[in-house]
Amino acid sequence: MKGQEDVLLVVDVQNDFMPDGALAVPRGDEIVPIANRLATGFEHVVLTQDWHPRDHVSFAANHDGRRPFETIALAYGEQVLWPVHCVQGTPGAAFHAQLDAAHARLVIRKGYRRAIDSYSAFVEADRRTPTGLAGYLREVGVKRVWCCGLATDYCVAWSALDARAAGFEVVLIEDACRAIDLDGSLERALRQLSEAGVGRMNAEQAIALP
Ligand code: VGL
Ligand code: ZN
Repeated sequence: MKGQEDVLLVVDVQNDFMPDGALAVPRGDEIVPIANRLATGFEHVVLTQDWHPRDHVSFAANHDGRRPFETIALAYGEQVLWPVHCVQGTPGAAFHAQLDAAHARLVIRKGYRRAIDSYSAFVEADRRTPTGLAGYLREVGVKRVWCCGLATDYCVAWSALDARAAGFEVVLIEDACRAIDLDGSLERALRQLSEAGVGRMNAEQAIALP
């Protein structure tokens, strides 16, 4: 059982990222039992929840003439335009009904500011607004962040990279993630993770480590 120096970060296991959801991640549902099994090996579990207002800047529907998966330039940089997803309080924003992590200590909601997206659980897409997660983890003595969830190439990768940048050891649990893979985004994300020193393991290896 991993104790106070470790945290399992379960990213965005929400209905809208499931195969029949608004922003479907292919085979995203397959990770639910793996995340559940992982969670039994960690005293400390933190969940993230993508949590947008309906008028959010990341939704193609809020930009005249734009379609999902196009990109636009915003003040803070390039933004992919997504289908409307994870609107605050809707069933699509709820956690998958079979996600079983009742002992999770914290749910970090992100992307709730209309004008700023947030793939990362640590720093919003303007790259300057912190969510508070790094401070929380430091204050409770966490040293190692184990990442799983959806989607590998967006919210999981950005969270893992920011966890490294915040000074934590980071491990990506590969079989407990699924990707969107838009224009080579998965390969790019995996390269960045390696360069940043993020480790990779599968769930059984992660559980077997003391
Ligand atoms: C995500 C795109 C938009 C994710 C969230 O959870 O990876 N991707 N919002
Ligand atoms: Zn989102």
